[in-house]
Amino acid sequence: MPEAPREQALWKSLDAFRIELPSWGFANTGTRFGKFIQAAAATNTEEKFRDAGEVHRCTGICPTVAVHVLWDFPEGLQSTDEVKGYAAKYGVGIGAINPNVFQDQEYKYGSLGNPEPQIRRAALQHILDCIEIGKQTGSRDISLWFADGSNYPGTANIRHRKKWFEEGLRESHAKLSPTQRLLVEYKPFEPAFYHTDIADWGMALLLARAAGPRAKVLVDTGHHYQAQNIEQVVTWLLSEDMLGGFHFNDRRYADDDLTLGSIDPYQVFRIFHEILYFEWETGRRADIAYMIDQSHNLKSKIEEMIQTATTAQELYAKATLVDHARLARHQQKCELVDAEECLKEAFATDVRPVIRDWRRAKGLSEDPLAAFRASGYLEKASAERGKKNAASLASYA
Ligand code: AFD
Ligand code: MN
Ligand code: MN
Repeated sequence: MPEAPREQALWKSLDAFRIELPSWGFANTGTRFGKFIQAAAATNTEEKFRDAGEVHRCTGICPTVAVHVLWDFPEGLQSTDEVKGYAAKYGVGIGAINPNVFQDQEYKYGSLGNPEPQIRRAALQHILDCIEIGKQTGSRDISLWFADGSNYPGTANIRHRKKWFEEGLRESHAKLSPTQRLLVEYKPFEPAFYHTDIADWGMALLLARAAGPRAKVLVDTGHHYQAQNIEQVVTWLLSEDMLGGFHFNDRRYADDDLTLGSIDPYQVFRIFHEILYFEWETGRRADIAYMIDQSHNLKSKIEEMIQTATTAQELYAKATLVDHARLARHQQKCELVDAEECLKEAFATDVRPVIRDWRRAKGLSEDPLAAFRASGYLEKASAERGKKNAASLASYA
């Protein structure tokens, strides 16, 4: 542990910062324009957990894996023990449960927002099954994202759909265990291009409030209109005790799911700063789940997960260096340049030497990416999975 108080604070933040991995980020996925197969990509749930375990072994900060029920639990509830076995085998835990009510044919006109009651009931049943799976895996969060919406003006009764969402989320919330949470994610558009039923943080907030006291809002950094001030949304949700978690990625134009910090690292820093400033000012810890929501088509999947996790760690560490007391004084006196300099000074600080010391003290390699590349893991996975991944391309066409 370092001597200087600032570095001690830094060290403590490194001890605390964890970020969850998405199981779907390790399998071959693509865009609607195509899929570029990676020979080493995971081809089943066990390999996803093995790859996630490798990212955690190298970084030390990714102890849990978010799962997508339709893709990771082929037999639904019956797959729970098997998936729990994979998590234990590879040294990680099962994190957020992600229901999937957006890809089955029946959801063509929506899930909880579908005009057909029996389709709404089917979507609700899937969410309730996911809540049960979460109880068996010990997962606190059920992370809900809906593709529901419409593509053309006049084709949907938006008011009715809002009501159906309130009903479905309220019934879901009623089945949570006393420690579970519903995280309601919003997204302005895609795949719906005229209206999305849960399009912004205000709609998600109102629906979460209607659902019940353990429903919170989930902020996906890629789910905002251009130039939207995300850290302002974060600050409002924090002050309402309604911020449940994040899906981190970066974006240039829309929900591009690029690598966190690759386009606008200062924005991620400002988000972390507002959370830490809230904690300093209130003396309360913000109970927020951090997760990576990326599934790269071009970068090597495990490498970009390591890159993403260590970039998030670095930006969080920088944010802990903001002198909150000094900032509060400058804000109070409207000393604008001095207030801004509190942030810029922290953002400009090179925290990598302390992070390297921290890694060494934890028995980790100073350079997780180099450690992964030296391990031969990628070559081994490519040899084992190459044929199966190549064959999957045929089925994708
Ligand atoms: C897509 C959606 C949303 C969701 C994720 C996992 O845009 O971000 O959280 O898939 O289901 O990225
Ligand atoms: Mn997301
Ligand atoms: Mn998304």
